[in-house]
Parts: sequence; structure tokens; C-alpha cells
Amino acid sequence: MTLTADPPASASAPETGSHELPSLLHHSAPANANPRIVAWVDRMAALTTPDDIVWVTGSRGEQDELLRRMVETGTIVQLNPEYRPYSFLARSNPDDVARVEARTFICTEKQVDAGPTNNWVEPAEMRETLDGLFTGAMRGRTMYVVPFSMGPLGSPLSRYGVQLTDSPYVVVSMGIMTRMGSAALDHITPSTEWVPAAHTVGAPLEPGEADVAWPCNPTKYVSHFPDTREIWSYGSAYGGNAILAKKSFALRIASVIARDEGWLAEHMLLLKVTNPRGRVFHVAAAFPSACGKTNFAMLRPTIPGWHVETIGDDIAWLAPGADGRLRAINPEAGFFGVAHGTGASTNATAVETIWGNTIFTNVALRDDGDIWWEGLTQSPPDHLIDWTGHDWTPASGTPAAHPNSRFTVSAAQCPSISDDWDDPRGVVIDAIIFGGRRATNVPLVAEARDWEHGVFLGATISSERTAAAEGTLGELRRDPFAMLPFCGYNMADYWAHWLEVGAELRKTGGVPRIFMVNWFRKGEDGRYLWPGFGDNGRVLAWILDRVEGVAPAVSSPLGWLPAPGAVDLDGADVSESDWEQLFAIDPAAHLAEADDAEKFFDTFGTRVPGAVRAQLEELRQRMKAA
Ligand code: OXD
Ligand code: MN
Repeated sequence: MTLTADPPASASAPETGSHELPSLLHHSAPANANPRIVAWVDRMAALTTPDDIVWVTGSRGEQDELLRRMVETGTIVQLNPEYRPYSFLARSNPDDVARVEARTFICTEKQVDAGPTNNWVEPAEMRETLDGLFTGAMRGRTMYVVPFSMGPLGSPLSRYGVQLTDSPYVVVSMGIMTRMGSAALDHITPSTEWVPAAHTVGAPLEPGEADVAWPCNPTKYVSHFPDTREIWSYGSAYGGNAILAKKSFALRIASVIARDEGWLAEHMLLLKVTNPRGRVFHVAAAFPSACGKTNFAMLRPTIPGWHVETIGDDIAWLAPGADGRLRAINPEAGFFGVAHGTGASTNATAVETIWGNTIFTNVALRDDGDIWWEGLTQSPPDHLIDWTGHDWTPASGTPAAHPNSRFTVSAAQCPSISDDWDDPRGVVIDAIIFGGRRATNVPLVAEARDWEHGVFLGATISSERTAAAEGTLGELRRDPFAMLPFCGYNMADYWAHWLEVGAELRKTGGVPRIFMVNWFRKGEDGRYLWPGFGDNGRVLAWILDRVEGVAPAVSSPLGWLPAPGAVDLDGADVSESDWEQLFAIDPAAHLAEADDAEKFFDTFGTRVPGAVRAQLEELRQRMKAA
């Protein structure tokens, strides 16, 4: 079987291998492999009893072979290479379609160190449970040993890990999302710290038992041991549950490493922005999941003269550099973006990025062998195979693609990728932005008065509940620093850590300015007041003009707001009254919100830093005086 037809001449799609080729998979540890990794692999193999072990090198031939095997087992189908060269569609088990926050655990010795926002199980108890579940869990399958680097190979900001998995889909995804394979293994010398990440889909096969297309287990655990910096994941092959380099390592475990080492592991996108005068800035921005981070990371500003390039769309590691300034890398090497809703009008750059060499998960299949999802084009095709593998027509009344359907694609393939996206020194951060999804109260943009006020803004990021199923409608769902499901330790200690990093940066004058934005404020008629998307560039322009010291601002109880006329609205579809509503401050509503924030802080008890409580009191005083 040959996987690909000839790719179109315009596409630099690599060719896949052929079935007749000898296997390119490596079954024994490379001679230079770190003995501690070899010993761990031996231990885990004895526990999980796979039929075979493969040491992943990251070579092209290896990837071809894994893809070919997955086509044979029905895990993926190859898309028509004429339209989507070297691209594949995976349909997951309908019970395995998203991160399972309720099954995600932070296993510190003391519960208070995981804090009230994390699920906690005592480490010894969790180890016993996992030992039981992992016993024989890979029977009938291959265990892949996946060495990887988070961050550019050899960068002082990078960190290393090794994932064991019995899912070839996860191996191929890790190959896109990280620097994976022999080169990473070479960097893990006997003195290098590395994070062991054990993963199984939890679906052992009896001899002769036929496999299913998407093996997984109804029982799921995504467990983290911050003290020993280990990850164990059982039962899911989907996204962040299984691609352990991403949320589990680069956020949960990395946030703990960062706390201990004096840096920050954040749920942030990274941008390079050039203003009309040619000055370059770098910006890090935290938004809760499903707030359009990938769209903002690939922003095409409508405001003339401003140019935005992409460095990362989900995770940033920020560390004070030797020069006293805050430097950041994107530890990932690819995008695991939400497909559903992504189209030419919302994110044309993403649509261009996924021209080929892309793994799609849970999108719909067109009759011509290409993909489709709601929002990709204005009108749907007449017939599709939906994400569950069934016939679909526009009359079906169900979504053709799952709302959490994804594309997995290399960052290097993004047309707006910045030339410094993989600079091993990182980029200097000029501004940090916090955003929530707020229908009320929170203005389009405000600048924090100082770092401490910025930490308070981050700590109070929230969004109104929009579905009754999530709780009381309109009630605030808090997502501090957009890290609620991703902080590997007590969130209040994390705020204290942010304050400490700020104090260090202040000594050297390298403190970035902090801003908050809200693209989602609604008028009394329920309409969004701000057009968003490319027009968000207008807000970004004001932010960076503030950093440059050329944009006027007015003081408000919420921080610095744009002075009248300071945001360029020329050509934007925003009426004067909508603009006013975008910045309207109702002191009574803010005082009620302050009470809600206090209740939230109280759930952390005495761990809340005094400076964060003081910010809340100062806000109250300013609102009472307003
Ligand atoms: C993501 C998330 O998938 O934040 O990036 O949930
Ligand atoms: Mn995310």
C-alpha cells in the first residue's frame, strides 16, 4: 500500500514510505541513552508487559511507518493528497473527546500544597491505584519510548522529558508538538533533569483479539506527582490527556519547576509586534481555554502599519534573563488548535497553516477526501461523513465536526511564524495581557497600575457562566491567570510566586507592563459591543503605544484606560455609544464583584498573599470613592 498520491507540485509535502520497506523502528535503546532512562523503561516494561518496545528517533521514515500502521488499523484515514497532502483524519471514541479535568490529579504529600482548585489524592494511594491499572496494561501493544525537548534543543530555557506510550497516534502528535526523538535524547545527559511521563490507553489485547480504531478505557486518570516531577496518564488517547508534553508537563509540572527555580510557566500565547515606526515588541497573553487564543496568536490587524507575527499559541515559559529582563520561549513546536469555528473570516492564517502535513481529529470528511467543520466555509457541503463516522447532511441537525475537533500541525508551517520563534535565548517581553470572557463590568482594555495590581487582575480573571449546566447562569466562573486547570500547586502560592518574580525584575528595571483586555462585553441588548478578531489589533496598538510612552491614558478605579481618541477606531464598526459602554464602570456592580472575589480568595485561607488582599481593599476604596 502506498499512502500518498503524488503531492501537488506546489506543495512541499514529503512522500510517505512504502509497505514493502523494511521496518525503520528501533527496538533497542541507543548506545548513548541515559542509563536512568533505560532503567525506567525496563521497570515500566516489566509492569505493563508490552509485546514490543520501540525507541522513537523522530525520523521521517519512522513517522511514515507509524502513519501507515495506523491507516491499516483504522485509527486514521488518509485525506485526499490532492487537496490535503500528507494529512490524516482520526476519529476518536465518542467518550474520549476532551481533557478530563475531573480526572486530573495533583498528588502532593499534603492536600494544602495542591490547593482547593486541584483534585488531590495522597501520592501513596494514587501510586497503588496506578500500579494496579498499569499492570499488564500494554499487553498486545507496542510501548514507544518518546524522548522530547520542551523548547529549542540546547536552550538554557528548555527542559526535557521522556514519554512512554502505547498509542502511535500520540507518538505522531508528540512529533509535531515537541522536538522529539534522538536529538532530544542526546541532550538528556546523566546530569540532565528529565520528566518521566508514563501513558497507556488502558486497553490490553488478548492474543488474537482484534484491535479497535481508537483504544481507550472508560476509567481515566491524568496524575501528576509534583514532588518527584512525574506524570502518569491512563485511559485516554485524546489531546492534553495523552500528549503529556503539553498541559501535564509544560504547565502542571513546569509550574512547579518554575516556582522552585524562579521563573514562570504560563498558559499564554506569544506575539511579536512591529509598529508603524518599525519598533519591535514581544507580548505574552493569557486567556482561558476557548477564548480565541489561536486567533489572537495569528492576528491580522485591521489597523494600518501594524504587523503581528506568531511565536506561540498556548504556552509560554518566561524567565528573568541575565540582563534582568523577562525572556520567553514557546516550549512547544506545534499547534493543537480547535478546528471547529476556524475559517477565513475568523483565522485565515490558521486555515493557510493547515494546507497539508496535518493530523485532524474529530472533524468531518468530505466526499472528495478533504475535511470540513462548521465555520470553515459559510455553507456546508451537501454530504459529509461526520466525526462519528456516519453520513451527514445539513438536515441532520447535529454538528458534523465535534466542537472540540482539532488540527495538529507544525508551528514552522504557519505563514505568520516569527523569525525568532525558536530563538534559544527567548524573546524579551514588553507587555503581559490577561483576558477573560466577560459580558459585563470588565472594560475592553485597562492598564494595571503596577505589577502588584497586574497580579490582582490575573488572579481575578473570570467569565460569566453561560449554560445552566455549568451552574447558576451569570455567576462568575473564576480562572485565575487562565491557569485553573493547569497550575501544579496551590494557586495562592502561585500568586505569591508571581509577586516575587516581579520584585526581582523590579530590581533590574525589567518589569513588563501588565494589561487586561475583554473582547466579549455585551450591551444591554445582548449584542457584542466590540467586533473583535482583526480589530483587536487596535487595542494591541494602544497597549504597545503605552509601552513606548506615546499613548495618553486616564486614571480610573480599574487602572489606566485609553484617553478619548487614543485608540485608533478609523474604519472600525463601533458606534460612540458602544465605545462608551465598553468602558462603563458601575461601582455597585464592582463592589459586588469584589465580595465574590473575596469569597474566592477565602477558599485559599491564609495562603493568599497580603499584597493580593491589599489590592482588593484598594479596589473597594477606589470604587466607593467613584
Ligand atoms: C487547550 C486548552 O486545548 O486550553 O489549549 O484547553
Ligand atoms: Mn490552552
